[in-house]
Amino acid sequence: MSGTPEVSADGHEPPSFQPGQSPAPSFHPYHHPAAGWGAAKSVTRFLVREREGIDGPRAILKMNHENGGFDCPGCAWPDDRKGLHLDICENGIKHVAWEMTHKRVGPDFFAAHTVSELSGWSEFELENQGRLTAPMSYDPDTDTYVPIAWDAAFHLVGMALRELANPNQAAFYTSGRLGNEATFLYQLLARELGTNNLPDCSNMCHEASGRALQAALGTGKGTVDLADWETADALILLGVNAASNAPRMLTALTEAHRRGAAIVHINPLIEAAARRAIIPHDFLQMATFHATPTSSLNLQPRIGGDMAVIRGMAKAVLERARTEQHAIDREFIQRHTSGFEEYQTLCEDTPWAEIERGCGLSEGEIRRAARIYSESDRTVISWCLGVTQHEHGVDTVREIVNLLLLRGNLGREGAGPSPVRGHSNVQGNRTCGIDHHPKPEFLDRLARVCGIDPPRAPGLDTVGAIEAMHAGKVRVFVGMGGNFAIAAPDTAYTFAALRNCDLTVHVSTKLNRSHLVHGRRALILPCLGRTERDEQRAGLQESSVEDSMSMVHLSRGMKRPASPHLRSEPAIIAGIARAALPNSATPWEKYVEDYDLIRDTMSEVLDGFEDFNRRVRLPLGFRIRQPARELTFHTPSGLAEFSAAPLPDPTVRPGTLTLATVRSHDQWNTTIYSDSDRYRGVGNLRTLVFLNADDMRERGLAQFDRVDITSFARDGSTRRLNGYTAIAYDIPRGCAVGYMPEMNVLCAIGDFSTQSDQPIMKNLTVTVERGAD
Ligand SMILES: Nc1nc2c(c(=O)[nH]1)N[C@H]1C(S)=C(S)[C@@H](COP(=O)(O)OP(=O)(O)OC[C@H]3O[C@@H](n4cnc5c(=O)[nH]c(N)nc54)[C@H](O)[C@@H]3O)O[C@H]1N2
Ligand SMILES: Nc1nc2c(c(=O)[nH]1)N[C@H]1C(S)=C(S)[C@@H](COP(=O)(O)OP(=O)(O)OC[C@H]3O[C@@H](n4cnc5c(=O)[nH]c(N)nc54)[C@H](O)[C@@H]3O)O[C@H]1N2
Ligand SMILES: [Mo]
Repeated sequence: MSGTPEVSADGHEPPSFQPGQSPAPSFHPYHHPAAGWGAAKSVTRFLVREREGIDGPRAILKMNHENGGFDCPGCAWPDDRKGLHLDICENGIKHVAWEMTHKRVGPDFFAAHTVSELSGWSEFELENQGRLTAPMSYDPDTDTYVPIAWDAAFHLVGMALRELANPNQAAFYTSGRLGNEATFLYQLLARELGTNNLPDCSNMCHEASGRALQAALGTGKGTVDLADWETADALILLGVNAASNAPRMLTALTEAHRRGAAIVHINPLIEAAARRAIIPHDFLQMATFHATPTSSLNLQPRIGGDMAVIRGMAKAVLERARTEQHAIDREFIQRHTSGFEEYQTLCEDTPWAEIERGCGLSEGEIRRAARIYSESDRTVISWCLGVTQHEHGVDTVREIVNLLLLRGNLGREGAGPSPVRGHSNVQGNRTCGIDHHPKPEFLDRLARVCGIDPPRAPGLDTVGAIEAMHAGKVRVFVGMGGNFAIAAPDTAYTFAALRNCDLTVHVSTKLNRSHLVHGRRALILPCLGRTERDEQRAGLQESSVEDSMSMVHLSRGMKRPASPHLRSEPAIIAGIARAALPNSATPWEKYVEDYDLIRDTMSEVLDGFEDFNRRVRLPLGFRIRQPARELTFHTPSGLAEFSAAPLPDPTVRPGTLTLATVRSHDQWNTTIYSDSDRYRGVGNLRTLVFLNADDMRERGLAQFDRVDITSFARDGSTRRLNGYTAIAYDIPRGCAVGYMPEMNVLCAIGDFSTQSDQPIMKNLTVTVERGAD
């Protein structure tokens, strides 16, 4: 038996992340520019703590190089493609250093600590032990992980998969870091076995964007590239904390400001990127402390109010079009779109009062944003989780597309929709087949080229897989990277689901919670990180990745692997495949010897990957064809489609607040680097909730008061977090913000969007009350 999780749904108080040294929490609003010296200082402190004095900086200079470097394993923001060789950021550096640490978690460590004991450790402590070095298997008699040979581990997984009554009793999760070649093999393994159960982190992230863009434009991706960001007259950003989560966007924002482009931020919080920044690699700016503004207008709607804001902007643009011929692009609308009249009528019929009520902004504020949009010839609209993790995520992204279509902001330079993807290869995962609901054309090609008979029925996504594990319908869970146990919603429910499995398998670089919340049998399979040399029979191998803007390029690790026992992700997948499918005609072993052979197969299966091996070796890689960019729309009408959805009802249950769960500056999803959140002015505190000062006053709360948070699910159930700290913050009334993954305790498993099936992690209904001191 593994021990009780320290994260429980009721009465849980997460521990301090660095026990033994618990400095007093602090809060001082941040007034400095984003990036610059603050970032440099933070990086230095981090590298010193991680003892990465020499290797860190040396590796970092290799990152994002056009030839021979490795792709930053951090976010999916594209690399600077104009020969700038130092396109790096504070968080990318931390991310790389975290992977390259000298610390190791080997068999001795596991022998010395039972799983029950480790269950009491914090996320920080677990990951901070260093890199995993050898395959480990759970031994229930001693409640420890013990070493297991690779072949025995593969045999164990293979047998468990072969013993299943049907292949849909297995689920194969992907976290968005997996390279394209491994991704292709992984989905092939699942489909050759006979299941489309391929949940991925995208189900919690940009599923809404994919579905909306597919419906509106016939492509699941954004249409813009970095050159468009560099030529836009206006950039409109919704629901992204760029300075922390896509810091290299700061370069694009500062450059935009310098050339006179307008920048509008729509976010309940005024985040650091919405003020001013020092470009991370602009040494003159750093030396002179000179910062560039990165915002022309900040709008702070209520949480979940974005669709109303965009509707208001469209309404104002359409009003203007009554008297100004060119306020909308009539020719574009006529030639390339369908559904305009209905949308126009809908905008005209939506009263300003409803729009104001829907977002909490005034008509005047929305008109200011609309004026900026109307006066810009080329506009890029970009968004991230603040838009997607909502019930109306799909409708909202479609509303964004509607607004772009009105002025023909599509298929030309400097214009278009630009979702900011999360993990460095989350977009590539989907492109290469991680999709629980694959298109028939893709399956047809897979069947023809790979000689398999893939299942046609849709599989399970993240929430579906958790429910199926809970119900005993999925018995084997394989996690290819990530930290499923705490990244997923409803921590207690997800823990119970994982524990209900016959076998849980995690392919990981570092120890994390998901290894401790395991099935009856459990394996930890340690893999190479992206920074490490991947030697196979045919020599040093490279893997490809796709960034947020559809650029595919090679990534080559250069560090000596953390342990000689590590295997590459393709090798681990092939090992499992051979054990699970002994008679498979797929050349698994050959694929692993030489990834060029995987790419040859991929080039035949995947649209846009023709001549993959040659094109991926071009100095900058290649861009996947984007039909919508060429104004070719694979939609039912063959045109870009306007949508005409009603605005969400903004009514909230009396006495409740709407809570959004977000990342701090010093974390990578479930990986916590420190308890501080520099740009929001927070020191040494993660168990906090940001509230409007009036909402605090109304509840009789003072700064730093202890509070308990209760969430109310749609099915009437409640979940609770005790011992949080209230912080008065510049946030609209009725809104609350706190950190993931701790707050996943509050997200009910059933509360996912009916439009995207995404958990509504930015839209929880909660009460916040004074807690016991
Ligand atoms: N350093 C670092 N980089 C990362 C990550 C990380 O954890 N650390 N994670 C990666 C991943 S997987 C992803 S998906 C991305 C996530 O990148 P973000 O989407 O920036 O992630 P969050 O921290 O969840 O922040 C969401 C933002 O939305 C705002 N917001 C909340 N509710 C609303 C709303 O209703 N409307 C609007 N307009 N805004 C709202 C919040 O104030 C916050 O600024 O970042 C990636 N990059
Ligand atoms: N409440 C709430 N919950 C959320 C969100 C939210 O905004 N609010 N955001 C959601 C989003 S957008 C996402 S993407 C998910 C993130 O969910 P995941 O992707 O599942 O989680 P990560 O924290 O990114 O995973 C970290 C782990 O990945 C492993 N790892 C690191 N590098 C590698 C590698 O190269 N290979 C392999 N195999 N493993 C590696 C390490 O063991 C590390 O512990 O969380 C989601 N959960
Ligand atoms: Mo994500």
